[in-house]
Amino acid sequence: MTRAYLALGSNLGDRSAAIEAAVARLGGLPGTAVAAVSSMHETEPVGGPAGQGRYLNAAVGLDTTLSPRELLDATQRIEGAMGREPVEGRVKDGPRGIDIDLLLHGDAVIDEPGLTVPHPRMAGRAFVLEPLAEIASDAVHPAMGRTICELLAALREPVSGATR
Ligand code: PH2
Ligand code: MG
Ligand code: MG
Repeated sequence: MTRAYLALGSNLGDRSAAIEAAVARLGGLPGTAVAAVSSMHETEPVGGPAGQGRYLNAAVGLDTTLSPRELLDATQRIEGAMGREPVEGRVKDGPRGIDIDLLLHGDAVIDEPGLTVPHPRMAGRAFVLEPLAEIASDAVHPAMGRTICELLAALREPVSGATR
């Protein structure tokens, strides 16, 4: 049994209903139970086409017997079942009814085609770290050797060496 953490985001349609539905579907996966869910954070879109709406972002912790690859495949099936177009047809960082990203899977460090764990951009994204810190502040990023709390503090620090 492994504790995995995922990021959820929605900026189209009924955003909170989509996040709640995704949590319920994740908890219904075989060998999987929801261990923790953060609150929902309303955030400005980062990147992507101009003019898209604000996101609701949340984080969820799962206790699961699924492997990282099985969990990734399951998140993509859930996105599809909730109406999201397949990966190939997407506008990069475009608006979406639901996005489910695998952040951490125990202490796994994986870099394979289509599967990078920990998520390669999580440490630089407040919309990921702020919800995650509510439920996993002491979880350690296994590649960086720093807790979620430390990563969030580093992100909030003014850039070191900035002119003054
Ligand atoms: N997801 C992205 C790109 N930009 N911005 C916010 N605020 N929230 C997101 O979930 C998000 C984003 C790529 O998946
Ligand atoms: Mg994403
Ligand atoms: Mg995604």
